[in-house]
Parts: sequence; C-alpha cells; structure tokens
Amino acid sequence: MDKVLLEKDGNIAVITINNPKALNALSTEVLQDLEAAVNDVKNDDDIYAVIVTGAGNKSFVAGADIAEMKDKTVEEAAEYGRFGNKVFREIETMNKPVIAAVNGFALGGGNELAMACDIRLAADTAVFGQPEVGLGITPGFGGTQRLARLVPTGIAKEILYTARNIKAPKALEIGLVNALYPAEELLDAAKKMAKGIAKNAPKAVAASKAAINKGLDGTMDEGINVEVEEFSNCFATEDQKYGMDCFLNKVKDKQFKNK
Ligand code: DAK
Repeated sequence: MDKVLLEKDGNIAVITINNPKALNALSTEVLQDLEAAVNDVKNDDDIYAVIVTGAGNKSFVAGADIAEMKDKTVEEAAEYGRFGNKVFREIETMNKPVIAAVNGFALGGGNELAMACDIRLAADTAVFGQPEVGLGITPGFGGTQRLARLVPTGIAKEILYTARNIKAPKALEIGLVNALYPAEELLDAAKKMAKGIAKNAPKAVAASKAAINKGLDGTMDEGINVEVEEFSNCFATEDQKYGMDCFLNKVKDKQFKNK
C-alpha cells in the first residue's frame, strides 16, 4: 500500500493519497489502496476520527486518472465507476467521522472524494470543480448526486455544466467547505477538529452520523424514526452511563472507552 499512506496518532488516523506524479489522481491502484486504508481504520476500535488529505502542497486529488480511463470500453468504465463509488460509499457510511483536508486541487473525482467525507476543511489556495463534461463524460464517482445535495441545485448544475473551477472563497460561500485555512495550517486545523470530535463518545458520534445520513435519504418521519432508534441504542452503551455520570458528578476530564 504505497499509493495511500496511513498514519495513526492516538485516536486519529490520517489517510494521505500519495500519487504526486499525477497530482494524486485516482488510478485503480490508488482506489484499491484507499479501500484498504478505509477498511483498516473502520475496523480499528481505537480510531475515533479520520482525516483524508493529499500528498504534497499542490493537489488534494486532481480527479480520476484520465490516462487510465481514456481507452476504457463502456463495460470497463462501468466497472471503474462502480469500484470508485463503492470505496467512496464506504467512506460516507463508515462508522466514524471523516474530515477532508483539501490541500489543493479537488477536481472531478477529487471533489467527489471530498464530498464523500463528512466535513470539508480547505487551504485558502484550494481549487474545486467538476471538469468532466469538458472531457466528454459525466462525473462518475457520485458528483451528480452529492454536489446537488450539498449546495443549491442551481449552483451544482452551474458547476457541472460549465466545468469551470471555483476558488476556495467561492467554495466557502456556497457551503461546499466548512472553513478555510492558510495552507500550512490546514492539517493542524483538521487534527484539532478531529481531536475535538474524538473527545466525545465515539459510538454516539457514529450514531449521529448514521442518523443524519439515513435521514437525508428519506422523509422527515422516516428520519425521526431512525433518530429514535439510534438515540435509544446509545442506552445500551457503557459510554452513555459514563457520560451522564460524569455530568452529574461534575467530572470535566472525560475518557470515553468506545464501549
Ligand atoms: N489524471 C491523470 N494525470 C493527471 C491528472 C488526472 N486527473 N491530473 C493531472 N495529471 C498529471 C498531468 O498529466 C501531468 O503529468 P505529466 O505531464 O507530468 O506526466 C502531471 O499530473 C502534472 O499536471 P499538469 O502539468 O497539468 O499541472 P498543472 O499545474 O499545469 O495543472 C491541473 C494542474 C490540476 C489544473 C491540471 O493537471 C488538470 O487540469 N488536471 C486534470 C483535472 C481534471 O480534469 N480532473 C477531472 C478528471 S475526470 C467515471 C468514473 C470517474 C469519473 C468519471 C466517470 N465512470 C466510470 C463513469 C471521474 C472523472 C474525473 O475525475
């Protein structure tokens, strides 16, 4: 696994896309390594929050690998699209929060990867876009679906149809990213947020993520039912008893156990 680096620091994992010669483009090999890293952190009970970023200081991910894609048949393109979507869906539905630290170009599959994460923080030099129609294709790793859910539909359509890149301040203005930082401060800011999240009960954070995601796919009534289920299931955890005991006994320095 050298196309994706996995680093663990306490309860935080950092996944770094490492294909710098192609500005971290998502070749099949990169996607395979990304899936392995995602499975590793997903199954590690000591990891409470995950950061995804790109190697180097120029690019988060410059998209799917155009050189690899160019000569694909319809069937091969469908297989590539299904695999990329499977990996991104694993990130989106993972039982822990994922922060994208967008350190540069987030184009096509790069923007789609960032959108599969729960939260996007970006360098103030980052560039976002879905350039696919300029290459004769549609987005293929969930871009038509996630962008239209994240930003107003008309803005999503403008970005997709014009294939024009947008700069970080515009991405912030439309709500595509949560916050901007000077490039050299981005990873530390992402780690600070991840550590802040990791101080809370991991199972409650995971349940909140599941409730939000499942709820967004259905009606309000269905969403409320999901929330009731996720909320009540928390009462089967040790961390719920512990968290409430800490409050009642005025304990400030909590150490949840993910149990
Ligand atoms: N794929 C492959 N190589 C890439 C690449 C990419 N996406 N992006 C950059 N590179 C390579 C360049 O070819 C160049 O390689 P060498 O010439 O050095 O060998 C090297 O990275 C450095 O790039 P540049 O020389 O172009 O660097 P610049 O600073 O001048 O420009 C740039 C940076 C990010 C503006 C430019 O590289 C660029 O425009 N890159 C392409 C961005 C792009 O169009 N991305 C979207 C890709 S399409 C689907 C599945 C998935 C998808 C669609 C359908 N199905 C199966 C249905 C997803 C599609 C996409 O993501």
